[in-house]
Amino acid sequence: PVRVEDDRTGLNIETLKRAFLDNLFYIQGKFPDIATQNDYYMALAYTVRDRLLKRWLKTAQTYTEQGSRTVCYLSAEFLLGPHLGKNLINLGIYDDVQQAMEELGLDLETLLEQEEEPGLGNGGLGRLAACYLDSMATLEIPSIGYGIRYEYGIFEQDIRDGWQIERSDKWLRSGYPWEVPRPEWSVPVKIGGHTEQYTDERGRFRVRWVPHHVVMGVPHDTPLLGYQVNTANTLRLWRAEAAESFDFDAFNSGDYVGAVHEKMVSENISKVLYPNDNISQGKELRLLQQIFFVSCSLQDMIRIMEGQKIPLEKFHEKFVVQMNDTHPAIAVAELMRLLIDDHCMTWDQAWGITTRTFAYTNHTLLPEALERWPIALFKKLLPRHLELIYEINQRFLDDVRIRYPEQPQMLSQMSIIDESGERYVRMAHLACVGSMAINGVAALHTELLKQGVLHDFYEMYPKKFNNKTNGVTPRRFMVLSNPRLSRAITERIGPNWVKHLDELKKLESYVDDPNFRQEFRQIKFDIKQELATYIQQNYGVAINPNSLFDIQAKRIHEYKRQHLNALYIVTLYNRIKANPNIEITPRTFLFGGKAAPGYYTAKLIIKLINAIGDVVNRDPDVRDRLKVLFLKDYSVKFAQRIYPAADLSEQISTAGKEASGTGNMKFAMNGALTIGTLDGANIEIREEVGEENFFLFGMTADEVYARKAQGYNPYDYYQSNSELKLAIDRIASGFFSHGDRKLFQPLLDTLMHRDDYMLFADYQAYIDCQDYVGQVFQDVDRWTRMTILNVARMGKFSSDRAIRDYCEDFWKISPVPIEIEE
Ligand code: 26Q
Repeated sequence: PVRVEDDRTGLNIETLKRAFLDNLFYIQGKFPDIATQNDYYMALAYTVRDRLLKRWLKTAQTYTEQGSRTVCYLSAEFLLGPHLGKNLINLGIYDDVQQAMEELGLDLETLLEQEEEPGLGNGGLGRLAACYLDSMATLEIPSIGYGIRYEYGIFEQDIRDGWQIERSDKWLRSGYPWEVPRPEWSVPVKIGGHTEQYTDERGRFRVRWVPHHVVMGVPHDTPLLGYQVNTANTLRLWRAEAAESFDFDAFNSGDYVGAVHEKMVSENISKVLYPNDNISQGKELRLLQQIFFVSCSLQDMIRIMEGQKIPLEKFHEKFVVQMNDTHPAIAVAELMRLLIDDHCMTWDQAWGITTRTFAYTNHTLLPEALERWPIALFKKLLPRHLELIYEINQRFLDDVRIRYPEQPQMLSQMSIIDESGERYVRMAHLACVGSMAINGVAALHTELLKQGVLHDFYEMYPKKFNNKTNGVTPRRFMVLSNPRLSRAITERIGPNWVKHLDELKKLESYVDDPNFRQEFRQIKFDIKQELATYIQQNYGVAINPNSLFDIQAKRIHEYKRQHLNALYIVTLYNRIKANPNIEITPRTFLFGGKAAPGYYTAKLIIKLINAIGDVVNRDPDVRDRLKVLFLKDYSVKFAQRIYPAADLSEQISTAGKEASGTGNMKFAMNGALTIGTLDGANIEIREEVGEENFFLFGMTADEVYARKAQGYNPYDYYQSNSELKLAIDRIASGFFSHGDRKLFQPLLDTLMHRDDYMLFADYQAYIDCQDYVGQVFQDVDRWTRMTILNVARMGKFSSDRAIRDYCEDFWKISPVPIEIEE
């Protein structure tokens, strides 16, 4: 082979070193003496990217030649995390590259640290999309992820004086080596204006949409390589750009500055990720983002079909389109528009295709997260879509009328248009009507959907409903993030578990093996010690690696109840103050997570945690038995360090509120035990690991509803529970706020008088359960046994299992292996 060829594909250590130095010189324009760590990171990233490319192109070529059926995963968020380490793992060259770098006097860990992750998501939903893309590539399933290339991802979080401060996330600042822009496949997206009816040359009734303006979507592609396969699928993210010819020539000639202003407005569409998690904000720009990426993606699919000479009538045979929540649900109307207005199909033909194409995943039961758009806004931005939605709705309501002739209230309940007050488009209803399949993300969640929010749709279309419990990728969240644990596992049961996570079961036979137990404990201890060092260096707080590491890391939300955790900390502190010699298990409470910038109560919870930490961490009476830290700027990168260091995973949402949770899975896979409610996937985790290996507390979802129905009065709990009263009073007294009694009053007032998330009702059960956790932790043998069994029984929660289920149940897609001749 030619020398250049070899440098870009070869995997042996000498070649890797040569290629790396070559990229340092020719891409970064540096020689080693003056190169920064970032230059070295970039050189390595390009070296890895070169090795992805032949697999990526071969994958694309194979799919094109075979005209493979393809999953299109539509998501407003993809929270990928850093690429470099994952690609090294998936290429199977992590250790060799580590050695190559070492031989060049560099440290791979340091280089991996350089990578700025694309934070193009808020939390669970965006991260789930990323795990699913990893599993689809690993399972050799043809797929395209479609989304938005936000210029600013999720904000960077800083803590000042205990408060969250947001800074904009300039993630593209130092260059991003993992994408390839494809301007030649740009597509126009129409916005605003009005519609006109006309009769075409063949005498057919048609509608023409005359937009107010047009925005271009420019695709930026990232290859996503699977684990130990040649498949590299594509993540295609759209960046908004002004349609030059449109603004400059046709309309605004003369008004140059006005035209540039237009350009700016167009480019705003992909400027920033909305930082809300589980709260919908009915903002114009957000609706524009949705139609923008959905229209680009559907047009792209049509272009792909045309390229492969597949007739458009077969759209639903070529593609299945999975909608990640309702954020892309406008796709139902957009596909109808493309098929009818642009491709001349009849209504029935277009509807037949549409309803065989889409599937919808629901991720929440929280009413504030259900998307509805004011009709007026819809009409202004998407006049043609509104007409189509009216038509879809009318035909749908005809079916409802036939189905429920005696129940006229069903019409208003099920209508895609909410007409109870100001009129809205209900996106979940549109998604349900337009999809062949509807799923929740954990067994309980799917049941609650069927009983609650989507009950009427379940009655009408029972066969569409279906559960798909979430999963997470063991490549990133075990192999990459916890190499020592992974090696210890592989030494015992071989390497197959990485692709077949059920094989972790084989670890059960080592649960009494003193050797394995010792190693398991040692690994956890060493990782805790490393985190302790990091915390000492970055926060100046000394923590004891022998203490119980009790971690709650997730978005800050009242329903997730970080403040219940805080109440336990205050309770422990009160016990120590009352009796300084009390025996308690030493604990380190760690928190991480961002609050939506406009969510005042969530921000106050962050302040509370920091305020408690400030007092507890320096009170000599505590004698280092308690430490409380809020770790700033929680991200995928940081999550990978946190999971392996945890002893206890806090999954304490009010039952019925957390659709699934996925952090719960990542902690447990890394040998943490869970303290949790019967909510989301916790229920299934407990079922798998065994109830004796899970710390359960609190009301069930049914009990929550029943208690609410009875009339819940949190104040009664406050008055009758002395420890609870003491904890609340201590906070109210200003003890943690330099005497300021007002600071936490808004939070305490809601708790005492409303307590929507029922912290007080669950308080005692939580306290008791936490005390019990502390006791069990003292019994090292028992604890170790429990943690090993947790790891061994987590097989179900691989995203590979989830993707296989999606494939079999409604995607109807099978693997397409990619052959590369060496
Ligand atoms: C909607 C409209 C306008 C602006 C923002 C939004 C928006 C953005 C993000 C609404 C919701 C989200 C994110 C929701 C989310 O992350 N849900 C989580 O999904 C996980 C994966 O299924 C579950 O494990 C979690 O339980 C669920 O909370």
